[in-house]
Amino acid sequence: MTSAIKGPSQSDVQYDGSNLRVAIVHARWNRQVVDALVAGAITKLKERGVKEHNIVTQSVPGSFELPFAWSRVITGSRVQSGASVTDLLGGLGVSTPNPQSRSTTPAPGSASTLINMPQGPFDAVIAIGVLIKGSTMHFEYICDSVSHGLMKVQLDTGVPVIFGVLTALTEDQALERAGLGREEARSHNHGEDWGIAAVEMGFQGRRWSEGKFT
Ligand code: DLZ
Repeated sequence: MTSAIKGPSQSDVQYDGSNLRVAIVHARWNRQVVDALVAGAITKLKERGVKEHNIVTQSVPGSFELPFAWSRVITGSRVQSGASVTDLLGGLGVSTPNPQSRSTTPAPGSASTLINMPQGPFDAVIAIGVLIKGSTMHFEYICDSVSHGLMKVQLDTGVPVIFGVLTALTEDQALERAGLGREEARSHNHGEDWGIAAVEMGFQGRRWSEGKFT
């Protein structure tokens, strides 16, 4: 039996993610598969040193929405990094709370959440979606526009985008690629590869933009 030649080969270097900030934007269609892929990506990001508070996860209804969300998340992280907490709070029309009066878990988007929010532009974004072919042409149109949209965002913003969109012809194909395949079809979770790729591209992207090539 010949050994498999497909799939990513490991880099000689293990890149350090400890100074990186990474966003994951995922679709909610085909949620079981999406959740496994997101979990795989997060596991590898953490293994490579990305700190939990530097991993930001956002969701959108379906894969078609990924390029727009991605573009806004990247722009937003730049605005965030250039703004002080007071700017952010002022922009939202809220006043700074007295820290002593802070109660338990802050509501998302509340003033105290913003104060605790890590800031800085994202070094990489992973877009995760699962498209499964149906009986109409919907699949083809979405696959085409999402892949072109994501490439455009990547080149327009200069922030590496990891293409975590599965375009499967069957449910089984999707499950297998998320490590959820049935018995002998159980395979590798591609989300893990995307986590590793995000660290490499985030790390290298920063170095390349500083003119460092060794
Ligand atoms: C409409 C649709 C269909 C048919 N299939 C999928 C799919 O397999 N995976 C996915 O992520 N999203 C799907 N969607 C939803 C679209 O991506 C989009 O959310 C809607 O058309 C609204 O713009």
